[in-house]
Amino acid sequence: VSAPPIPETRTEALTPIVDRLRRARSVALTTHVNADGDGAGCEIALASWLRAHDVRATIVNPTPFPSTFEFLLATEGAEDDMVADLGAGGETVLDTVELLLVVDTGEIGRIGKVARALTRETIVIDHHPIGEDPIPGSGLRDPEACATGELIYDLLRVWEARTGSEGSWSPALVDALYTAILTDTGSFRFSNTTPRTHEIVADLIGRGADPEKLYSQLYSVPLRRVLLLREALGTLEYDADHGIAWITVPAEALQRLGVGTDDFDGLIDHARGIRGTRVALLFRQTGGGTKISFRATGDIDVNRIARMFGGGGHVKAAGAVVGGPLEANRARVLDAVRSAIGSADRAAERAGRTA
Ligand SMILES: [Mn+2]
Repeated sequence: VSAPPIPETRTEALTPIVDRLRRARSVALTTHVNADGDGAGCEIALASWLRAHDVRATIVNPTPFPSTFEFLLATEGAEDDMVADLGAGGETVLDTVELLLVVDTGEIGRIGKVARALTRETIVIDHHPIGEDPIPGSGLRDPEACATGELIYDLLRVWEARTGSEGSWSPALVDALYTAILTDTGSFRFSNTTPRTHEIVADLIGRGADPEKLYSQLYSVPLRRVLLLREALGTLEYDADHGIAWITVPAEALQRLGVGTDDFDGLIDHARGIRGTRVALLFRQTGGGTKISFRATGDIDVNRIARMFGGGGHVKAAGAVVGGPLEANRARVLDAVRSAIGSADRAAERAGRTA
């Protein structure tokens, strides 16, 4: 398998980052709260690579490392001490490290208590559109990338080109980058999936990633998650006039089923997957208020809607947390979604008339 070429502009942006990392003695890696496969995968890939190239790299996340991706830490090329949680050595790392590298988010509000390390030299590598509260420092923010994992893959290739020698593609690294891209593209089904996505993944398989093994490790689920799904689907509602599907997780179900934050991953896709759905929503009450997840298929920009409620994310996947009771918040959000769909339809109609 031949490795795909790196776009010129990306090589230009990554070269100074590679040169800086090669000079670093210690690097702390972090990502957004509740790390997903892309954030956690990029961290493990980078930690494995940097350590193999004599840079002391440690992962310090604002929230505990997700159990779904812990198998990557047990893969050859990863090490147990790669992760230092806050409250268990993480603060010391942040206070003494030379460089902070933030992946899969570029917003201060998304890195929680890790923001204390922003006094250090900081580099951001991310594929989200730039938000209102950007992390200062240098880096690469490229929304064209299907996942931050794509940018990390490019970074490693640029590193090899700079040194003129092959780098250390450990099993942990290859599996972690495959995981990053697999999860952020919805297993290669979302619109961010490109020919280049498949070219990179082909290269990773050539380097030892095992799709069947990784798929089963990532998508086999604990029983509690299926029980949560059963409860959640019992609350499914659908507005056929607007194409809105929403799920409300009963607050008491959380304790009863013993589910954690990870267990909500993918729940909303059951609403999104209903034919005719333009916006899918998931509502759940947390200590901090009502947590709302937004997903869109087609032309609705849910990032804009989430921002009206103090949140944000991508055009097709966003989130927000709103204080106050769930029922009232749900009514306000549904109103906002209906009105966004209404304006999109009126705009499309006007465009059709003038065409
Ligand atoms: Mn991502």
